[in-house]
Amino acid sequence: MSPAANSALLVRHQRNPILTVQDWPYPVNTAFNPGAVLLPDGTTLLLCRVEDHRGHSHLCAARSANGVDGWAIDPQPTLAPDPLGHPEDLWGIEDPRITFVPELGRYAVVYTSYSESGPGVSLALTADFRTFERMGMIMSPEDKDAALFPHRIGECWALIHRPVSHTGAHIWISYSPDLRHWGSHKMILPARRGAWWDAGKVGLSTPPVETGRGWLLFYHGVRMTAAGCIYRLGVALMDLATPERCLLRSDEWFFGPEEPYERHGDVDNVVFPCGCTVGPDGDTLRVYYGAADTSIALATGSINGILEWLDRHGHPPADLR
Ligand code: BMA
Repeated sequence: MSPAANSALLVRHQRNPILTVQDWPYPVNTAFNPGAVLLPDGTTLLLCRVEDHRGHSHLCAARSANGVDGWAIDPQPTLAPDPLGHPEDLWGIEDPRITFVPELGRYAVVYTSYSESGPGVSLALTADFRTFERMGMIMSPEDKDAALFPHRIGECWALIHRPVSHTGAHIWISYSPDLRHWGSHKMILPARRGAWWDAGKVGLSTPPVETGRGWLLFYHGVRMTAAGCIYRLGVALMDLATPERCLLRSDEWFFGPEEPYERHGDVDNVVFPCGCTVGPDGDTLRVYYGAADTSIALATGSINGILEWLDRHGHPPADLR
């Protein structure tokens, strides 16, 4: 299949990149990898990873009525690292994924805390993106690329995350009765090996998207080349009742760095979505992604279109080694 045909699954917005440091109300180095959520009044909120001129990141909210422009950006960090209260935040906080949790009536923000021992997964709860209840680190280093499911699976909360082990960086699921104590860890989506585009390292992109056919799990695959890494996007379909069961996994990536703002930046050749919104039609998917670790871009697709593509280009996982 030609790259153009795959790329058509997600169509880049003509105003990309939609947010850059030029838009920021205070001096920063880069703004990228935002979590995204549609608020009840229809406002799109992006919780952006913002890197300061020390190289440390914090999170900053940007709100827009149409999700494309007219962003109102908080005049100061919305969620800043708190190395005194939370030593795990020593070198900053990064890459938030947001899930609205009806049972709690709050949003769960799951992000990377860059601790002295490496990156781990932290959780904070908020109703308004102004005040946060920080629950601290819930997955110890090295672990990142995590998001909470919006409701319990059976009795337990479920978290997707990406610990690193001696066999590589694979996607896992873990369960908890109380959001604090986590167990029943299982690897659910391994990185492939050899020449595959997602060999060696994969990680969750956006929080899982619930559909009638299962959970769409967008993930990034990393290709390590002599010229550096290439971050591209693939997709898997996980069973609705048992999300640790992979039903289909794409054999090809369907979105990768092509445009100059994705090809070149602080880190070349990176598209890195952490958030998406689903429109009122239940089908229109807006994916917000970091481009080259430098700016924020938007691409739009159809959930049904992606499912159809996965039917044609996906396989049960056992066929993919
Ligand atoms: C990953 C994360 C992302 C970043 C990507 C490319 O490991 O740190 O935040 O966008 O690398 O640099």
